[in-house]
Amino acid sequence: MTATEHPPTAAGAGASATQVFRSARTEDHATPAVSAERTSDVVSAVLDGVHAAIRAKKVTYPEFQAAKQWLIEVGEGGEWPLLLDVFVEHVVEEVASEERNGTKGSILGPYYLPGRPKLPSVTQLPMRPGEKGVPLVFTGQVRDLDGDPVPGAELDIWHADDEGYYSGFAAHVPEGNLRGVVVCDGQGRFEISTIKPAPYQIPTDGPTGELIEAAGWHPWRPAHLHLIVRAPGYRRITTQLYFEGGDWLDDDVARATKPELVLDPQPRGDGGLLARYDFVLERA
Ligand code: MBD
Ligand code: FE
Repeated sequence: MTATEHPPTAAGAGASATQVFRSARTEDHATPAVSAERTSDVVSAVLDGVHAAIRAKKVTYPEFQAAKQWLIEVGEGGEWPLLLDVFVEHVVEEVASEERNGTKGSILGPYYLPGRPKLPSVTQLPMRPGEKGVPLVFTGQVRDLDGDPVPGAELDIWHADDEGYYSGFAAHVPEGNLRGVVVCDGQGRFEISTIKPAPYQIPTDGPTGELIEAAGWHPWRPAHLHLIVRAPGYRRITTQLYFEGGDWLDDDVARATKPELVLDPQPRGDGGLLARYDFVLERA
């Protein structure tokens, strides 16, 4: 587990995730036009589930009022993106991935920031001088379902630092830290120098953290790299890569790990790690 100099605080992180969600939804996560029929169908099913839980668990008035109070705090704390991405998004992704081939997807999460600078195929992610953490070289190739290289592929990559903080969502981390859009070479290849991220702890002082604590759950996600891989003429894939043997790999609070998405970095001999992963895109 990480010894954090800056304990995770909900203030800031949650509020900025809400702001980012409002201002910068990505194509895949835009608000669709939904018919009355579909709205009624889905919302009725959700309400049926809530009603069934109340009956099965004999939920009391004090519990109902406590839930109301807590939901108000989720909104006030700006934690709807965090809460929904941690507890719900993995099932949306599971359903979406039923009709997909190629590299497995995973959840986007609340901390994507679009519009990061483009970087060449062999590159280092923007980082502070002396950025803490084990140096990691992440290399591989983007190919299509036939195994042919995909030219012009881009890897939009973002990850937490060695203490589990994301730039843009933690005041002490400089803007753009450990984020970038890597433009692969003509053969779809890339080689990215970065550091190995730490596991991520959901802020314990906000409503999501309070729920986790109250329920006796744990607030951890395994260490991960976030990626959106895209290329003209191909369907983009939003995914995450994890680290073999890492803490919480088999017990992710967000249930977003898949066995196909685990890196097995090897020592490079200079104290750093080398991880290889090839992505497979399907045609649009
Ligand atoms: C994260 O870093 C994350 O990836 C998800 C899905 C939820 C909360 C924090
Ligand atoms: Fe994350």
